[in-house]
Amino acid sequence: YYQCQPGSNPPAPTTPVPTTTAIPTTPPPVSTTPPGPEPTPGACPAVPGSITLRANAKLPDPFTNIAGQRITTKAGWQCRRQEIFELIQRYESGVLPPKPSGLTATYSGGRLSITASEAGKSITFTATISANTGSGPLPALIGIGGASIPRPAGVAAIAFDNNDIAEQTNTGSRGRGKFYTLYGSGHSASALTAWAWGVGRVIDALEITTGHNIDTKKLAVTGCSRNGKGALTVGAFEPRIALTIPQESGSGGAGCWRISDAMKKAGIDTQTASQIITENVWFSKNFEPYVNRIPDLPFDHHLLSALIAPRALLIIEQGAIDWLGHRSNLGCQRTAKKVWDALGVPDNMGVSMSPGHDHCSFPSSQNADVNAFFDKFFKGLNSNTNFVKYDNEHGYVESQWVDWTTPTLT
Ligand code: MCU
Repeated sequence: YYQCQPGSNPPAPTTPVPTTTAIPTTPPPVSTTPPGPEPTPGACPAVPGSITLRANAKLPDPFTNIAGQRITTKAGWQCRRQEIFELIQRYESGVLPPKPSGLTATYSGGRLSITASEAGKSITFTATISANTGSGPLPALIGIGGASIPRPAGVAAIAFDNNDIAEQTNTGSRGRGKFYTLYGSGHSASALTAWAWGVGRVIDALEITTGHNIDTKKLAVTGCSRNGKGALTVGAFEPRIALTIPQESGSGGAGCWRISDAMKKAGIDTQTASQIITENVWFSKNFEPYVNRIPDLPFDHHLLSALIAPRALLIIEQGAIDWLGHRSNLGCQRTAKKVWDALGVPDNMGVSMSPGHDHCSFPSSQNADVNAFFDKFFKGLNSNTNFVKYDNEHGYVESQWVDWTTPTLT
């Protein structure tokens, strides 16, 4: 498989690829009322400390909780969301710590400096802000390790140095980076979780400083490949992110572990859970006992994406690199979209899969899809954001993966 090194992007595909076609998803429900507010603490049943895992070869039903109850209301979804978040932390990503007890920040000349402290330990890290002049406050695009999607005019850039917070060189990076200086090298959080924590602190810092000209209600996050896995996790774990745009995140991001395993079994060289833990520290040590028994997991990545609902999510993928898991990405995210449908906000989730190109080199054929999301969510303009666009089916057959129906939550 290919490595993510400068100059070693996979070659462009030689076989001709079909033209991208827009396939309409289920017709949008009439109401676009967003779901109700977050439940008050204690209003949701606690997730039992020990649960019985039941093997499920299909993508687990978003609308049935682990107690076996079917979700019928938007308030019920908020509790189910909390449950899924807890399960993902427990079995895959490790624990996301809350805001630390000490947090101070300064902003000057494009540099946001943050000091976080807890239990007598303290770290300082920075985020770099640019394109933040002009009449504001402005929306901003946070780039996990930088951004490689086009940033529309009037949108500022925030560069988040994720490797400084949690390293990702190889499996030897476990417990390394400033997050682990603060919380200890044995903390369960994966690198992706540590980055989500770090972005949370960047937002805390924006909230308590002035002069940066950023509207903290209009924050988007992106990143490509490994950093796309990060962007998806940041959006899923941090509710102050309004728009999440992971780019070519592949297996471990937009892909579902179950579908990636099936692809591999069918002879396609796709990254799987059992491989990914041998490459890097994107997932918690807690995940390791499950990588060879994926059907036992009470979630898959359609439910990681679903943590973002009803907030906006645009999945950017491509169809020509087997390793990324095209079938898995398409099937997984098309399934995730059903949660936005159920909540009555189908416009808030889109999937854009282009034909092949160099990894992380954004093709102009997807410009309009990115612009549509910024237009609708940050510029108050009308645009179509309710789409699943893809080059071809990549062998995805929904009946093999989905054995539940999508309710209209009331
Ligand atoms: C698609 O993201 C990763 C992939 O999971 C790794 O196996 C590979 O080594 O690197 C990809 C990447 O981050 O490319 C920049």
